Amino acid sequence: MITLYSEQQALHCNIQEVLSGELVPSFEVAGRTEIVLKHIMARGLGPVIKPDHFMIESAARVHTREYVDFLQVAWQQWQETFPESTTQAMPYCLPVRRFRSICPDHIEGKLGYYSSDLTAAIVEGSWQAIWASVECALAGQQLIQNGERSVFSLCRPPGHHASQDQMGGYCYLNNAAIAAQAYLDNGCQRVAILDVDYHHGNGTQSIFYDRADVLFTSVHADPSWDYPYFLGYSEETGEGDGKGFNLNLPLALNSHWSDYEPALQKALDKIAAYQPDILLISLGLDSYEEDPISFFKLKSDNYTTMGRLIAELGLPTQFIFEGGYAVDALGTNTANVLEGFQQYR
Ligand code: OKP
Ligand code: ZN
Repeated sequence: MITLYSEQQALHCNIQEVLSGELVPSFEVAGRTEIVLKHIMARGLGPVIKPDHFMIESAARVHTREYVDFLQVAWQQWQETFPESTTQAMPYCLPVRRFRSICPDHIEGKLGYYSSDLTAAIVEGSWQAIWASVECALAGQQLIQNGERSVFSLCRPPGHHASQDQMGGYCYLNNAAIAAQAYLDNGCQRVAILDVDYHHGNGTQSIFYDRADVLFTSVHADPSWDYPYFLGYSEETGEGDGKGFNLNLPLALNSHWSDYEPALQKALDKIAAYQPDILLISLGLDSYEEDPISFFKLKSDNYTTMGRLIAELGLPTQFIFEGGYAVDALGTNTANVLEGFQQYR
């Protein structure tokens, strides 16, 4: 299986986030994808390729043009406004219920307008990394549409919490959604997305919520008890043309593989019935028992089984990297999914 990876993705670094009232180093670090890359090469899973360049237009198919343009200039505007700030651009004031959703002129107002939370700060190299991450997704999509049966887009920063015009949850542009749209724009009729990240893919769901050409399925922590809190409940089944094309399978905190597997199988059955041309996996590994910010109890071996169950669908499959913060085990667990998938094929 070919892996798509770009070193540019490491330029998004030294980010801090609020944890229990303190500013601490973000859990989403460049070392995450570096250790995954190391394990992929050590296990001989296949070639690693740097993606070609892609045009901004493909991102603007699922995001607003204004939002994509803003991301490119946010750091520069921040520096012009706060020349003494050497750390990161982040909002503190968000548009909420009963207030107006208007885009202000001041950079801190704009950051708030384009954010769903305070965990997606921007530094000097962020845009280069964000775009390189999208390019890993689009290069993978091209390989699949040129006949490859499976690819792994080792994207960073992740994407599944990014909506049409909001960043949040360490995400800026939605790599999986951009790839899904690119498949459709290049002749596919139906794309299925399976999101196995511990956190609900609220951005991806909201982008495709009223559409039947993208099926979104997700197994994740009950949003009543963990991030992203405001979306991801089982009663969200889609709207308009998209009614019936959204499947949320929330699980209680502390769920083990014995709870996880039946939910995963439900998602896989739904996907099989949909008969998609392509399967996209939002591959988060934060369901692991030792993840520092998550509360499921999956073990390293379970990821091999997960890969096999996905392979049993027999579909052209693109894996897109999302979360996973137990850095020491992240290489092993990611490679286990890919190897479990490949061994079955
Ligand atoms: C991104 B992805 C830590 C709070 C962290 C943000 C989680 C973002 C997860 N106490 N909240 O889905 O892995
Ligand atoms: Zn996650």
